[in-house]
Amino acid sequence: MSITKPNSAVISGTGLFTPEHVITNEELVAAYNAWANRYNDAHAEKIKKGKLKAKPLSSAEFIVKASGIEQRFAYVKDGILDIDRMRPRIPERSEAELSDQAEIALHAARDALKAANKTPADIDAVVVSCAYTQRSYPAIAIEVQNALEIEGFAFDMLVACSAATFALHRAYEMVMAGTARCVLLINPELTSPQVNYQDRDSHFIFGDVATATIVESMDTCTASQSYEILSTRAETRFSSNVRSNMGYLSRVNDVDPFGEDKLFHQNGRRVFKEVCPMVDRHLRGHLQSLGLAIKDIKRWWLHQANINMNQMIIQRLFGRKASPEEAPIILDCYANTASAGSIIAFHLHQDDLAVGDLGVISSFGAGYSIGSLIVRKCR
Ligand code: CO8
Repeated sequence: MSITKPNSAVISGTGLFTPEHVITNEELVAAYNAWANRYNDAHAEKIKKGKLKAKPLSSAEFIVKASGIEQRFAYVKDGILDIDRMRPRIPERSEAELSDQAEIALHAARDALKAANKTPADIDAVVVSCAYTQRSYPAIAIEVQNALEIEGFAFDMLVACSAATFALHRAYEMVMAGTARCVLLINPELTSPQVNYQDRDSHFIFGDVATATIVESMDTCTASQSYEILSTRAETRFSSNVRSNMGYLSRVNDVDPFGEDKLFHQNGRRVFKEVCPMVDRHLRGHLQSLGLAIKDIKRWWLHQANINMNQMIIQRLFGRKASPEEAPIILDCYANTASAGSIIAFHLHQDDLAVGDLGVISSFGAGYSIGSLIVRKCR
């Protein structure tokens, strides 16, 4: 492979796979409340004596007010609303079959390849980047590479909510360094298996989805729409306020591998308070490094964890509310999809931009991790 170093790297296509199953807040709350009522009835005596805490009830109104989420998509709905189970029923596949995550990754990848006017033969590297992979090895990315018959190399990376932006940074660097001409990034966010549907505070937060992005040299781009990556910035700070202890040591720790702490859990209030100012500082600093002002940015494709968080960040940046055109929201329909949120927003809300318009793609969440890219529409 002979590669000449390009002057610019572009995002030349994105793809989106939306699972067919929808779970509304009402359905989710009805199942949770039925489970909680049954628990409280079964433990009434102990709860009365103060030996056990009653399970509090959830409400659809609270969910919309506190998060902006109205529904979420599920890769497998079966089992989630069953109060004897409260988790999706996803049958194990044999080693000869395509894994679940590779399957949803492939749907998004094919969509992105089409948008970028590329075939698998054009791709030099595949990166699967998300909050969880369903196994450690072989990498899901290599399975996807194999399924698409792509030459070159592939690897998985995990950065929770910033997995998509951090992978875009790596793709940008590969293309600019000349180590790959064209990179396929995929974010198969299969979140539902890690949601504690018996936890009132977090049962509503997540949805399943897969997104994909093609990053390539500007010289090779033939897509009808593309965005030059002008700059990337990443920042991390350790915090256990968003955490899952699921891991390969559970077996030797001799603990319940399915315990509550092995699922997603958070101190949502603390996250909100600590992350919003970090994002504000991060984005201002990033724009300043290019001599840009807030008003120069036409569109903000922000991470989609919580409507109030996005509104708070926008208020800090703009000193006012943003219109849906300035900072589109997709979490009402998709919920929090870990790293995929800003990419869904970018995928669905970009056609109206004009050549030369500037935009920011940004993620923020567990780690803590914050990632951003400043892009300019070039086609
Ligand atoms: N129904 C009714 N009432 C409720 C419910 C409910 N479902 N849940 C909580 N309440 C109650 C609380 O008990 C509380 O009652 P009281 O005042 O009597 O104590 C009251 O409502 C208010 O509760 P909160 O203070 O918790 O409510 P908030 O307004 O803070 O909203 C949120 C809660 C929505 C969690 C909010 O704090 C938030 O979104 N914070 C930001 C969190 C965030 O962005 N986290 C990042 C998570 S994503 C991430 O990092 C990726 C991880 C990897 C992916 C994982 C995939 C599974």
